[in-house]
Amino acid sequence: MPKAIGVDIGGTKILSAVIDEKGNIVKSLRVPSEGREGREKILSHLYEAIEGVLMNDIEGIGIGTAGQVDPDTGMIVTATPNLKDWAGTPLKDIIEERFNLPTYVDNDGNVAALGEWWAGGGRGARCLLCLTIGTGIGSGIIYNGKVFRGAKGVGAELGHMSIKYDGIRCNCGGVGCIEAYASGPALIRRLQEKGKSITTPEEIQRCAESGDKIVLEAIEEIGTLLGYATVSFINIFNPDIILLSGGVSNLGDFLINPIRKVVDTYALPGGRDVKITRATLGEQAGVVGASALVFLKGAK
Ligand code: BMX
Ligand code: ZN
Repeated sequence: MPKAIGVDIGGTKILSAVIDEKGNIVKSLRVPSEGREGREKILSHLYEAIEGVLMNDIEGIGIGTAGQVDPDTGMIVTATPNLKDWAGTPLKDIIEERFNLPTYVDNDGNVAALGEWWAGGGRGARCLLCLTIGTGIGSGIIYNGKVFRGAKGVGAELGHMSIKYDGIRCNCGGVGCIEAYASGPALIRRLQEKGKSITTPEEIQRCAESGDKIVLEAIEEIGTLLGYATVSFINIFNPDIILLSGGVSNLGDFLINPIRKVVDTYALPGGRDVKITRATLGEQAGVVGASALVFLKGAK
């Protein structure tokens, strides 16, 4: 069966895998990315990640990376300091030259959405949104089987929807972005403001499950803010399904219930029947979607 390599590049780790045409993972690997050490370091880890899974009969390489990517040239257009000096990297050319395999490069949120549509919880959806809530809030939109990217390929950054014009500054330079209020680090900051010093998502999860009032209140607050952003996403896109992935989405109903409540109250009624649920591929959504770029020739 035809196989492709899928790679997911984040600020702290790179996941790579060989995936078959049906979306099954044949072999996988995790290496650090050391994104704050700069381009050369990230590239050397990327080579390690690809070489570590390379085998015969690979049709191509698909890569999802944080940052804004031009999907035609496979060039990184901009990136936050999590991937230092990553902007301006001609990633597609570098990888094609080194491995001599056709290569597709796209944003990490876009490929996670594609993975869920192709082999996960969003199969059969006509309009799918996926929000990856972790270090940042990544996102992807799949419409009629294609990745929606905008005019130059750098759109679909739903995490940078502003919910407050005089709000806090976001990493992107904008003001009041939902990412600045509801990402993993934002949740940890909110807990600190309430006098709780919790640093890992696992600990937050444990506290929520044991009924810790302050933790539940903080989750409800970020869920409510996500709900208002989601109302706008629904009114703009009328998705049939919204999937939540990334570390923070492991909070499950603690997070989804407040989102649902705001949506059921404020979204335009025609779009309220949207399904809002956790992504099913978990951490693997990125590598699976990245390999789908190869099988679907870029999903353009
Ligand atoms: C930021 C932005 C997005 C990315 C999202 C999730 C950069 C480097 N990142 O909003 O492109 O999809 O974070 O990324 O510009 P992660 O770091 O949480 O994986
Ligand atoms: Zn922003």
